[in-house]
Order: sequence, then C-alpha cells, then structure tokens
Amino acid sequence: MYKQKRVAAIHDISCVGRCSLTVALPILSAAGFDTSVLPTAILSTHTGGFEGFTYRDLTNDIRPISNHWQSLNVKFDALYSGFLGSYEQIDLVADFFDTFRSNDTVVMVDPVMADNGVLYSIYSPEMAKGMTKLCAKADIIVPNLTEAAFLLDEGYIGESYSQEYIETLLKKLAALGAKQVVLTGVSFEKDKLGAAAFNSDTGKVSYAFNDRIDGYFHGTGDVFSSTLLSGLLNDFPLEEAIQIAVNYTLKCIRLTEKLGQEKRYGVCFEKALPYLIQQLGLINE
Ligand code: PXL
Repeated sequence: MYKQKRVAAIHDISCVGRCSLTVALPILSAAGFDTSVLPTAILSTHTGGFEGFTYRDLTNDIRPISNHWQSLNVKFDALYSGFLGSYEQIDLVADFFDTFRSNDTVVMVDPVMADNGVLYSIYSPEMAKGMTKLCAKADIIVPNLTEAAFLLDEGYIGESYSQEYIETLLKKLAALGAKQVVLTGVSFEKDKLGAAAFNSDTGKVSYAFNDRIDGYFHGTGDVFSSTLLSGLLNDFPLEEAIQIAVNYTLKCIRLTEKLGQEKRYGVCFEKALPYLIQQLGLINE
C-alpha cells in the first residue's frame, strides 16, 4: 500500500519575501509529502533587502513542540533544517534529529547562514562554527560556497576556482560527517551555474549545470534544497536529483525575470510547480 512520506521542515517563517518555510512547504507539498513545520523564528520579512524587519526568536518553543510530537508518536521520513533562529537552536535541532530519526530517515541540513562571501545579518561567526555540529548529524548537507568556507573555517574563494578545488572542498565537507554533500553555486564556465555532489558511499563526484542568469535572486537556495529533497524522497538518485533541482531553480528565476518581479520578494516558483511535478514523474504530461 502507498504510504505518504512525512517531512519535518525546520526553518524560519519570513512573512514577506519568499524563502525558507514559505518556499519549502509548498514545494514539498507539491512533490507529494505531508509536510510538518517547526518554525525557528518569525520575521516580518527576510533579512536581505527590507529595512526594519521584526524578529521573534522561537527557541523556547522548539522543545515543547518536539515533546508534544514525541508524546503523539509522530514519525518522519525526513528531517530538513535550514535557517535557525539562535545559537541554542543548533543543540535543540541536533536533539530533535536524535529523537525523530530512525534507520531510513533522511536528515538534510542546509546550513543557511551566508552568501556571496558574507554572513546574513543576524548570524555570528560562532553560529557558523556551531553549524558544523549539526552538519555532522546529517545524511546530506547542502552548503553554498560561502557557507562551505565558514563551515571549514577557510577564506571564501570568490568566483574563480578549479574543478580540483571543488572536489577537495566536497571531500573536506564530507569529513565533517555527512555521507552526501551537495555544493551549490558552482560554476566553471561564465554562462553556466549549478551544483556539485559527492557521495562518500560510492566515492563519486557528479555535477549538474544549466544556464546562468545574472543577478542575485533571494530564496533560491531554499528552492534548490527543497527540490533536491523532493527528488531524493521520490527515489531519484543523488546525481539526478541535483539536476532536477538546478533545472527547477532556473525555471523559477526565468519566470521571475519574465514577470518583472522585484527580486527581494523572492522567485516566482508557484507557476513552475507543474513543471517540477512533471520532472518528478508525478504526472505524465
Ligand atoms: O533564504 C535564506 C534565508 C532564510 N531566512 C531568512 C533570511 C534568508 C536570507 O537572507 O534572511 C530570515
């Protein structure tokens, strides 16, 4: 009998400006999953592009919510964390993983904290170090190049690097503890952008690229990770799931350009959901 998979998505709610839960929830739902949410903070907007946002830290709610779910014997097929609301949440989310993981649970950590060489405004370098602890508990981590540098306590490389650099980075990241590492924002050619993946079970590195659209698009890291998880939970191998995630993210960026949407509001992912569903093999046309 078909059993619908259930995901626990642990991210903030940015009330305006599509990112984190307002992206993860619709994508995972469209991909067929029962998606439960554990909000880490509530912000009036995300932190990248709007002045004067409000910030409510939900650190004190995480344990009671988790305890209640435990008392109900709620089960999850995947645990997926992103933007955390405080330093203490690193340990709280690590405990949450210990409580709710079983042999076949997929634990994905997107160590959301930085982009383009700089930390997001509410993140500290200590938080970045602490995030390595959470990455060690994951089956799969999804940093961008900036986050990778913070996790490894290295300088940010910028935009020019070799394939060898990327493959060494992937292996150093895997040494933090996760068996699978997906590095986003990788580019070896001016017009192409994508992701690199390392699977330490097979020792294989793979790449997925598509066209690069110039500019910075908010929330695309969350679109990518949520789509990647959707592919993996729909039983696509890592190599195919990264390509699906790259293609869908590009589709969302193209739509945003076409619709002339202000970039700080995030990407127009909604109208591309039918494309994603088709890529995931959930409908036949
Ligand atoms: O998309 C990453 C993200 C998530 N949550 C908040 C953010 C950002 C990026 O700026 O500000 C609150």
